[in-house]
Amino acid sequence: MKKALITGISGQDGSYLTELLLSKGYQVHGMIRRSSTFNTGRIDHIYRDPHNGKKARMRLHYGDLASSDSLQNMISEVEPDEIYNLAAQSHVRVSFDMPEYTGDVTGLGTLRLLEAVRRIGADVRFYQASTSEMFGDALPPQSEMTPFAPQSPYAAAKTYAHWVTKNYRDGYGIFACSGILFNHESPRRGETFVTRKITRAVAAILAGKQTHLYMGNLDAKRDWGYAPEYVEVMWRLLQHDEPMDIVIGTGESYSVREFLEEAFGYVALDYRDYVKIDKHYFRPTEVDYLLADPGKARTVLGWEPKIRFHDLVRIMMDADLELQGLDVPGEGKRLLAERFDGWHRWEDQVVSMDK
Ligand code: NAP
Ligand code: F7E
Repeated sequence: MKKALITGISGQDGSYLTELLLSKGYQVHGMIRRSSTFNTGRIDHIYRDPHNGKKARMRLHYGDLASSDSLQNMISEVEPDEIYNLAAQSHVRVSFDMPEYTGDVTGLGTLRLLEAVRRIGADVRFYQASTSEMFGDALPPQSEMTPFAPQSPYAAAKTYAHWVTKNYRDGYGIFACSGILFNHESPRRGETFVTRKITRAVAAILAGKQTHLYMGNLDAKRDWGYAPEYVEVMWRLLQHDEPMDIVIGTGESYSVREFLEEAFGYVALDYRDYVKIDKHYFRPTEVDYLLADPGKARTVLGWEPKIRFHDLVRIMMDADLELQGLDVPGEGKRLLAERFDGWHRWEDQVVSMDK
């Protein structure tokens, strides 16, 4: 049985990756942070009490990317075959408020993990969660050949982590890969990222719990894909013969305004009646236009996205309407049933974080 160690297991991607790896027969070990409240809402439906014996193939360990000893102890104890480094302070706007912390966790945290692997001499394949934010204001479309031009403390920290991953691959022969992933969303997306903020708000407005939605820059364009498909690429990347870096995105880009139109339009509302602008949500420096060139993913990994922008909005809308106990148009649910099988089920999609 292969063993995987996931940092950031309680996040959006960590939860999907866990489901995928469990479906492939892996034993999954996840690092979680000690918190005074539960922070495992996205993985509670997978958790099995280890005292119940063989069925518990997911184990959780306390640790933090800010603490080298916790990382070293965990790797020594678990002896993983694969490490997926998904943990990060991942919010771009927040990184302007907490630049030092973001640099420490999102940047140096990756170095701490790689250094633990090197010191222990672990024979392990390593995945780094790199990001399209590293391209910053580089002209679209962006590919593996596009120079980085980070526009936030988050992007600068991720660029450091990206280069240090390459350095440990080149310098120490570690099988270390970076997936340069463009925005990917789902019903499990954190509530303060723009897509989920919008779909939650539409459902809350319909439920009569909210009257307006306050937003920032509506003109920014993003290449939005569906998270479960992206975690599958993480796994595929580590199964390849050679370690490499790869861009993952849909090759289509839409503005925040278009997302609003699509989400409100799905339930026959006009976003202009509800959305107000609040300067608080603007960033000191913005990334205007991200659009992936996923050519390498197509040719080298045979990867093609099944869910595109319009489908994604419907999936997220159905899930948030269901969480509010409202009637669900159901187009998103139908799309998932049509295009996915096996590990990925609608019932597991709608995970409530409101505990
Ligand atoms: P997410 O939902 O924000 O999850 C982040 C995870 O990191 C959570 O499990 C969080 O734990 C954990 N974490 C935060 N600080 C930590 C620390 N100091 N030590 C240990 N764990 C810590 O992010 P995501 O959307 O799943 O993204 C996964 C990774 O891909 C991140 O590195 C992100 O930067 C990167 N990425 C995301 C996208 C995207 O569009 N989603 C695109 C490109 C790259 P808590 O639950 O305790 O907060
Ligand atoms: O913003 C604009 C905002 O916070 C998208 C992270 O997963 O993807 C994510 O970073 C756009 C930006 O994601 C609001 O200014 C307008 O232009 O959803 P977001 P992000 O910054 O693209 C990348 C790939 C990552 O790696 C990150 O970890 O939407 N926007 N109004 C708003 N954004 C937010 N959050 N809230 C607003 O009210």
